[in-house]
Amino acid sequence: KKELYNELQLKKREEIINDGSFHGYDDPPRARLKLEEDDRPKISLWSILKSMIGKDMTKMTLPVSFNECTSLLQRVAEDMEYTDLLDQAALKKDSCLRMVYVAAFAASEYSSTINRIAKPFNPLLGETYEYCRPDRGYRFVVEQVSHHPPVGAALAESARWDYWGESAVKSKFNGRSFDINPLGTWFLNIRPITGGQELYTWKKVTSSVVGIITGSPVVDNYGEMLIKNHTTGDVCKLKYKQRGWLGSGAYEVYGTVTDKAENPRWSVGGRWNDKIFGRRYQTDIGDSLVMLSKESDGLVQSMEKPAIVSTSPSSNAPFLVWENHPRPSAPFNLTPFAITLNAVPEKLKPWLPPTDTRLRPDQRAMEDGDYDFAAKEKNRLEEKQRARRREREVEGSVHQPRWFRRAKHAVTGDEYWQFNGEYWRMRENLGRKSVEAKK
Ligand code: CLR
Repeated sequence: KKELYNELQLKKREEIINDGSFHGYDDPPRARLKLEEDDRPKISLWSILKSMIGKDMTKMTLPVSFNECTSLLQRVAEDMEYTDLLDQAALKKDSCLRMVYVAAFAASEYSSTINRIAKPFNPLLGETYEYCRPDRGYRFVVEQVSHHPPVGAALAESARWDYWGESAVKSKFNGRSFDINPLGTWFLNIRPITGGQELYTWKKVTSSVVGIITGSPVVDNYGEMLIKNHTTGDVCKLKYKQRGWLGSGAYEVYGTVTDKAENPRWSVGGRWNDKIFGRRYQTDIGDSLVMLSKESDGLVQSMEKPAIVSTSPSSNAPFLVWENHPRPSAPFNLTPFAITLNAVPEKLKPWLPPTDTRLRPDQRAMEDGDYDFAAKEKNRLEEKQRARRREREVEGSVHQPRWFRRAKHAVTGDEYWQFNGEYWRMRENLGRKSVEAKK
């Protein structure tokens, strides 16, 4: 497969491998949890939330049965499920077509929210989570850099792309819906096969739990996403339609890729819980930017039921860009990808820093269905965190993130968390020592 990489991509690939990032990831990803089925008590969300109107998630104390066994750091790692779209993007020669795949990637991040009406564990300050896939060639690390407000700083790297940003959300239960507004900018650096690098940015849209009062809560994701290619000037305006009455328009996402001169070049459309298509922009069908203010139905339907389905973007027919992985029933309604996240195979143990989420006893207990112990341990850890906070207040010291520092992006001017480059080398040094000590 070597010929599929150019020099710049190969250099990155070597860096990732030479840092030893894949050490410990010998076993294939886990396929199931210990638990067959979660038997969390079915308590109505409304009965608990009705006394919490106006509150944000960090100020809500919910019974642990409202939790799922993942943490917010791992929810960020779930963005990695469809990174093959970024690999595909990098292989395209037309930058606007690359944007089609980047847009599908941005939308694919929402597919995992289906049926996940549960609160992820709140990471402790300084908690980290790493996730590497030698089979897919990427490494990922995220650190909880702030507790109030909760912020996680993340970086994923691969031969053909780097993806980084912060997961910081503002959440509020307004009495009808529980709304989560992401704050940070996400950055994507692609190394196209044609050479060089290009920088993309976008902000995530609103996630919202609706249907709380009627007792059938669902997650909706809606709003407008503007994806910019800062290097070429291409943009994609992507609209996530808000779920209407009786679920009309649910999951729909559509948009247009325009080049620097503002010429529409590609249409993107589909459903973020199912499939996303691309098609060469056609004036006669009228899926222009004007469509953004009108209904998307025509576009989405014509893309879903095309007369001819193409497998490549060479013709004018719609082509499939992304398809959701199957979702067999699983405890906590986890996706098969999410199931892989919290596994600690023996071989990985010596390589994990003590701050890794996989070592949290409360989350482990939750995953194994021991909810009482999970609640007890969660309280214990959170009390310990409060004590450390008080100590810092007495000392007059502030917590410093270990692997990221605040910086201003030279191109976009946005503030972001810059990786300090130390995590993987430190991991390799300490991991090597503990592997040798075991021998
Ligand atoms: C959506 C995809 C984004 C990252 C992201 C951040 C916060 C997550 C959100 C995702 C999905 C929905 C979410 C939210 C935090 C809380 C909320 C998990 C993953 C749940 C559904 C709220 C549950 C409410 C309780 C009262 C039970 O890229």
